[in-house]
Amino acid sequence: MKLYCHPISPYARKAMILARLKAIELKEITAIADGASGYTQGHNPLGKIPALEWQPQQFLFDSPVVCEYLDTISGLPILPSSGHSRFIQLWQHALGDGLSDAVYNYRYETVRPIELHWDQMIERHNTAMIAAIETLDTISDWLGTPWTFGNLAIICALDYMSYRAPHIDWQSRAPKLKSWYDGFTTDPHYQDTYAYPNEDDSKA
Ligand SMILES: N[C@@H](CCC(=O)N[C@@H](CS)C(=O)NCC(=O)O)C(=O)O
Repeated sequence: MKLYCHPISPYARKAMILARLKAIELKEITAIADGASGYTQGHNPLGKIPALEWQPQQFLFDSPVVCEYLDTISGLPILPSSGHSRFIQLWQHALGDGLSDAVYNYRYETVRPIELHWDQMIERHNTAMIAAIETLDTISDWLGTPWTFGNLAIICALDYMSYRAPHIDWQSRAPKLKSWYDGFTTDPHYQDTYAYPNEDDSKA
């Protein structure tokens, strides 16, 4: 299977970690952004990555769908199939992805020429990032180790935030979260997919 991805995309990185965790062989293809069309090779009409070619010329997106698919095809799923714990995992995953969304949107507000910055929108994204970090610090005892379906999205979001929104300095704001996070930095799948900084980082 081919995964259209980019090394610094936190959404793509979730799928890359999960594939390693489940020993699924993926051909990781670094997608190329093409102006208004976004990332075209993934055959996602929205122009976004990741996209997984799961059947010849058929593409799965977006990243939670890709992750859930990968989780089901090899070994025991890490996402519980039902019950309270399933929704806790999905909620954590959504919180991680939402944090990545806030970072991504912040980046796109601030990458424009300064005269085009929309200060209220920048403030909106900063507020979301800080609120997410405070929530994650509060629940850090429940985020678990090693990888879960939920914490996968959170680890990827934190690294992306360190790269794209270092002014938030989440490590100082959230010491409990930081010590939980530190437990992952020696993990081989974490290290194998850690790609910051990256010379090709214009889009993600
Ligand atoms: N909700 C989507 C978000 C994916 C996303 O925004 N990916 C970014 C890269 S980090 C992208 O493809 N951006 C290209 C664009 O929108 O032009 C998912 O979870 O897959």
